[in-house]
Amino acid sequence: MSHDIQQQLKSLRGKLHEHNYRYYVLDEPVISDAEYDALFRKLQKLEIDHPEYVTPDSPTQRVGAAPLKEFAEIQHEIPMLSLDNAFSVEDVLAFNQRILDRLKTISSVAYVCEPKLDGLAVTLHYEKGILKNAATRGDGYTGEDVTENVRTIASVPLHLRGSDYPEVLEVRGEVYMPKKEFELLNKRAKEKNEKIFVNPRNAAAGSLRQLDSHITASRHLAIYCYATGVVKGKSMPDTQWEMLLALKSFGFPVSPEIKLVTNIDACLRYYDKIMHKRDTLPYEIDGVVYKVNDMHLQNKLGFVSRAPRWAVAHKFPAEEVSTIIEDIEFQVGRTGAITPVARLQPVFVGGVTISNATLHNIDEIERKDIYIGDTVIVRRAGDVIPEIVSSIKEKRPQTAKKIKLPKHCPVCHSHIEHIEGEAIARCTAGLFCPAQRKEAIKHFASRRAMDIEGLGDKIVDQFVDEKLVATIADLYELTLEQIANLERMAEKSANNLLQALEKSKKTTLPRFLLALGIREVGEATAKQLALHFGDLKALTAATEEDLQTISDVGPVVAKHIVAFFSEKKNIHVIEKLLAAGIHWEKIKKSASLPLSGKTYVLTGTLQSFTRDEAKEKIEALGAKVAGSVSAKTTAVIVGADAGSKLEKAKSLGVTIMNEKDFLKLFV
Ligand code: 5U1
Repeated sequence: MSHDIQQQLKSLRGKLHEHNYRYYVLDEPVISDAEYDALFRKLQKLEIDHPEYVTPDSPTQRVGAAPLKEFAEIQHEIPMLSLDNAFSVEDVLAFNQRILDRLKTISSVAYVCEPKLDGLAVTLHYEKGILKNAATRGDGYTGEDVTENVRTIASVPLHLRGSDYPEVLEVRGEVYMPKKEFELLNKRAKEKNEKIFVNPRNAAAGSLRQLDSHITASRHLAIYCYATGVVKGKSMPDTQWEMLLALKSFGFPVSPEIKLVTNIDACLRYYDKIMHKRDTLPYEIDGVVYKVNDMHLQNKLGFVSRAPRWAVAHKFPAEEVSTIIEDIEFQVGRTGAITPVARLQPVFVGGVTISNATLHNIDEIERKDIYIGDTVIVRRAGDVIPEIVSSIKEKRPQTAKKIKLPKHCPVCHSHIEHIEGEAIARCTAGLFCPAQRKEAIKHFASRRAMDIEGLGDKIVDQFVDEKLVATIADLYELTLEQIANLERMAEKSANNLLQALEKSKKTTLPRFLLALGIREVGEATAKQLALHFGDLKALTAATEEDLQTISDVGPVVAKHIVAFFSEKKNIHVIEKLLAAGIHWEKIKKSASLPLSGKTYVLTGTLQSFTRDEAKEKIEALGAKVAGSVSAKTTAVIVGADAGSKLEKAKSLGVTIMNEKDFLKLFV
């Protein structure tokens, strides 16, 4: 009897899986929805009668699990990358040319073209063909564990078809909300006076990040897959096209719009075709993606920061609408730069309502011929900051007002300097201007600089407005009473802030240099300065010529650095900071580089760099890169599809580093 039941369950599940596959992957259903529902109910009933035989990958197990308190974190063994954007034909041709230049011997490249869905990226992890977990992209290195939610997506296979799949297989794709579902969801929300989602992408993200997966289940999300992550036990095909076909054969939905083409001109034809089809597609897309088909070439091309050189997203033209400029305000930045910001009549564009747009500088206002009162075209592409494209002169009212750069700073009323030939005008008061002071203190406290937790913008504004803090050094003289007396500041928070200030005193030289806010000195330059000079004293004494021997430092940056340290007031502030107890560990100068004496071995394919790039980076820090593993090897750096070197490292007990650990060497 029990054997009979198990057979029935197996047969019903098999049938439902097959119909799912035909419906979601092949787009060729052979039974009606009613017939599918009847089979589903039959299975449900049998499982209710025999709960001991319910399996986690049964088609009935997609209704949601017990609500979570919070999402756990999942580390991506291979980082989840983003794509560079191309906004014009020229951008696309330049992308292709960069590839040809790098590959040298090849005259044209075959690409796979795919629609770019406006959803959110996820990664699905399968072991022995069973879905084990699923995570969001997060910051590319760590995502949220959304397994229970992803299990409710009908087109995500809970187990894979056939037996040809690798033992461990990570598949990446885009979760999206079909347009119809989105409309239905908002219609219901409106009726119930609930939150309306601005676009299908936000709706998909909001639905996938529900702690109660029953809610996700009710939202009918879908997925298209386009890449693999970790693969173990069997290799995947070595072209993007064959890889997508393999994914399809394992049961993953792959967009039916994908196309293999032989050159970049065909990519552009694909773009036109998909753009014309865009409105008829059942999901939102914001462009198309071109990927080099041959994965050996992909590996040769590698990555720049977090985006592959072998792929690009060719975006559709941004949405444009018109609105009215109600006013222009001039904001003062950390270095005194005066930025005009347009206050707009609120307008809905590209999925959000906007009421401000930066105009960058006064020259741009002149060039675009913009007056207060003008009707202007506003453009917003994807998540890019909105921009004012142009004014419509025919609509200019009699009362329109010409915009002039103010002569005096709107905050401190000091003189504004606009040097001929320079785009940026600046308030000349330096740190005597409260606006610049506030921005300088915010920069000093920021995460990558002194990392003073709890010192938010509003608190800084109050410190400066109440005249408690004039320079960054004054922060370390604040008393508990002064802090606790601020508006809306509880004693506990005041205490926490004092502790955070104390904690920040232990820092590093690169952080301190960044925190000083020297013009044009960002994180990378601060690191190079610290490595080159080793201590602050040597840096303060450096000439422009000395500084220009550093690869990142050109004449302009060198001038800014020398000017900064020639200013008595700045030296006084630095002395006060050091007297307050700010300190750092002695840094090793470039002559004794951070990894000197160490030996690394690379194996497998890294996502962030080609082999050559990785080698260059390691050597730049003073280490050697060896071809084979021995007991003397410091560590083996392991990418995807690692081979015998990994085994050898294990047998010798040599440290094994994954890509994430490797990237930390450069932090
Ligand atoms: N169609 C498609 N969308 N998309 C997004 N392909 C694709 N590839 C991506 C992303 C982020 O990343 C690759 C680098 C795997």
